[in-house]
Amino acid sequence: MKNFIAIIAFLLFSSCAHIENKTVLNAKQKPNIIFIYLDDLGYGDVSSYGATELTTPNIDFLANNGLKFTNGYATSATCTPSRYALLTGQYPWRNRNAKILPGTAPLLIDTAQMTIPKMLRHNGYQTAVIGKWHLGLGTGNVDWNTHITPGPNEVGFDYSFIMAATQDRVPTVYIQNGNVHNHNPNDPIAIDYKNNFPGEPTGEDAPHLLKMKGDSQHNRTIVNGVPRIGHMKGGQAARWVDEDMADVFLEEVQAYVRNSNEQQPFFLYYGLQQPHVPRTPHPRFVGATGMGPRGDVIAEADWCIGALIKTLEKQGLLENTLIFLSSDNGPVLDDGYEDDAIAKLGSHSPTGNLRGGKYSLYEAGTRVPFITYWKGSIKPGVSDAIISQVDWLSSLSTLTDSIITNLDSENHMDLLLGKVKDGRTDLILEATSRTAYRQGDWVLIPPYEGPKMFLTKGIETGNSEDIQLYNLKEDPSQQNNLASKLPEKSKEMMANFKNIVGDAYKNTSRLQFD
Ligand SMILES: [Ca+2]
Repeated sequence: MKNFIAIIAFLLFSSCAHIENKTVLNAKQKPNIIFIYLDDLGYGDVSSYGATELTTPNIDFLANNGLKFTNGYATSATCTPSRYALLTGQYPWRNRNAKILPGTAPLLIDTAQMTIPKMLRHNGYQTAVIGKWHLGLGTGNVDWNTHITPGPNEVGFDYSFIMAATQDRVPTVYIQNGNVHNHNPNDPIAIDYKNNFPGEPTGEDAPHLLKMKGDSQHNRTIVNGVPRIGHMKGGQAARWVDEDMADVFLEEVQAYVRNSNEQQPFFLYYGLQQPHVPRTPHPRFVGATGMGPRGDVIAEADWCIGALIKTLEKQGLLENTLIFLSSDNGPVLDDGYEDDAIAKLGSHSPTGNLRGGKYSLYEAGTRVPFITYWKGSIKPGVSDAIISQVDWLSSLSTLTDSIITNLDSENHMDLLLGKVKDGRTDLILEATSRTAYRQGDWVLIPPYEGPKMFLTKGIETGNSEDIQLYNLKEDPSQQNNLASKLPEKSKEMMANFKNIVGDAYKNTSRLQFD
């Protein structure tokens, strides 16, 4: 018995020592990891993905010198659910609260939940989020004048510098590690999504103060000449200037990279706000594309990405940094402001040849630019394999020798590094609580009630009273519904789909834009 205990003790000791050794050794070998995550950038908005009417040289640099995925997906056709899945490795339709959140929504990720930054921090990484958050803050009824918690710092990020929700929603302030940046206690911030504060001008009643007109949803408190969703009072010194936002986030990003600890790898989530509305390019990018603000902010975002690449190069970090670039959902033109997005589009197609767009269950809702780049470690190439952002958690777990995984998140690290060709066999796609099923070259959309068009957005929803079945290899634009011609295929895919989502797929909620 004594011997047995001694052996166990020895094994425990030696395995602990082994783990410690390994962690110390690997901490220096592990690459830095950066997510460059754009907001509403379409599959066709990037020149290396086929755009000809605008150029994105810096995104192209990553695509052409890294791995460009042509079947890379966000999990969802809207912001919040995609961001939730990206960080947690869990399909968002498993969490009924994972939908577009108002600016005052509580934190969507449970602080007990596993996330990529938590996992990486446990494995020796410094972690930071800079840019758009839109995953809720606090526990409800946030007081913006005190320390706001829980937030990004409670789900794995050592450092955070964020906008709370979206650029079109109040509060229009930056939040640094849970505190409103430039907050003045003598000018307290109040937020109300239902009722206005007496005497505060809105887009509706003071149109002469506007430099950009909003629709009936985007016509409340005016900040910097732009009417927003929701009402805000106070915090004048803390309010952002939209035209400076790209530079503000970029400077934060560059400072973070420059000041990163040489002994520790870092994980940086850089959430760019472009080309989400309101599209407010810095004056030096106005007219850059001839496509109006939507094209110009894409040029601005691309420039920011180039500046980040240069900073990494200057710091000597490019060979030791794995970069992921993608978008949280597909494109939309008219999304609440009069900014000539349609009038000045010309022959540009933000969706490429894909059907639908943001909010849609068709391909353009979720299939997005998707690039991995790691100088010297990833050989340039193009992959047609199916891969989703939900897979980043388990893949990075493998890369960093972690044991963390999630049912929904598949390990495809070798694919992401270009070492193997195969990706997912199947994937659940989601758009505004409705789900569809991709398997191989096929996609099946179950019947859904509701309108076929989001009329105000000019985008097809994907709803139909009939089952829809498309072969994406032969019919990438989803023009030929083969469901009635191939009933056996439809039946088989419907069964596989239900095996994953169960009957829950029928519990859809109507899309609300507020
Ligand atoms: Ca988005």
